[in-house]
Amino acid sequence: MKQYLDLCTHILENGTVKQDRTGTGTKSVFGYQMRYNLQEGFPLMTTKKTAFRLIATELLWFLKGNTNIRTLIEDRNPIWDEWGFERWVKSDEYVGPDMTDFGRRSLEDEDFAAIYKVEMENYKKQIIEDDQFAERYGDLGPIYGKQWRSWTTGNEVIDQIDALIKGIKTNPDSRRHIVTAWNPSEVKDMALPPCHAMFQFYVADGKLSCQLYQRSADVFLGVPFNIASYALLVHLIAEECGLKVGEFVHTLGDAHIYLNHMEQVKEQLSRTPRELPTLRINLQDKSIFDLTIADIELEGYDPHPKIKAPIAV
Ligand code: DHF
Ligand code: TMP
Repeated sequence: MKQYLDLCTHILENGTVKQDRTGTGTKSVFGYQMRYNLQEGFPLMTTKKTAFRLIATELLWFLKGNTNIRTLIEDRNPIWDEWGFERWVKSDEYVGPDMTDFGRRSLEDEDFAAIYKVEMENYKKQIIEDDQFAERYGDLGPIYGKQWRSWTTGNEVIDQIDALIKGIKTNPDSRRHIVTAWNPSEVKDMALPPCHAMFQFYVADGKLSCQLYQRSADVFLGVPFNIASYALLVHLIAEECGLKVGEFVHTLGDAHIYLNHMEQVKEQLSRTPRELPTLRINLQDKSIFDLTIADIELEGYDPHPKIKAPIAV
């Protein structure tokens, strides 16, 4: 995890403070690269407890082509709640208390935070109980799952993950093993334009590697999830293609630490990394599209305690 801690130090020492879309403010650098050798263990943060279950259920959700948070809520995965909720409270049908800037206001105003909490619980309850409501307000638009599995142009539907797997199996040396979630014609319809926007696979010496271009990187909250998610993806595709795992190369565009995460980052930097856990996948004769969380297991994860931080919406 030294690589990740070095990134944090690099931003603290060299970053520029600037404003951002969420009104929180960040310290950032532009352009940075990390490399994780997946043979050395599974790259999940050991300097803070990180919820692997949430990472894995989100990736399986992407791989199934799903873009509706109902499935995530059923899996007790809350990481996309705010972006579904935002669509609901901005819609014409919403008539409850004013939820403008709910993310920022719930941090600044305790009374508002209580009202927001109730609205959010009601929203999630309705997503689970009401099919029509879930269809309209649980969908995040054509985000990752849609672009990965059914990118649509005219009357053509492209399954980029299926093509990726076939390509790796039939022509491993190809330099065209690419998947892109950045679909310029559909970005405007997405709850959040893709942060992990494009990735490429590479095969050499029987090992599968992957490089990701991430245009925008919330270094304290998002990046630990992104590293583990893509490491898991490499393991899954490698398993499917009969290859060993190689490296995950993580290339960042705007790499930022939110100004309200500074203390948390310093706390994390004061901790000593521990041994990385090991991943076990039970693929048997399933395809990676049919996997469930029960088929994925992490062994020997012994992290330092969790460090809480508010997410910028
Ligand atoms: N917006 C922002 N500003 N940053 C993000 O990282 C981000 N990520 C999104 C959607 N929008 C985003 C999707 N991924 C958390 C982590 C990843 C994620 C969304 C949320 C998160 O809140 N993690 C916390 C709590 C997890 C838990 O409940 O254990 C963490 O401490 O890791
Ligand atoms: P932006 O669209 O204005 O760049 O805001 C997106 C924020 O979410 C930004 O802080 C980056 C963060 N993010 C990640 O770091 N990783 C992710 O996987 C996602 C979805 C978002």
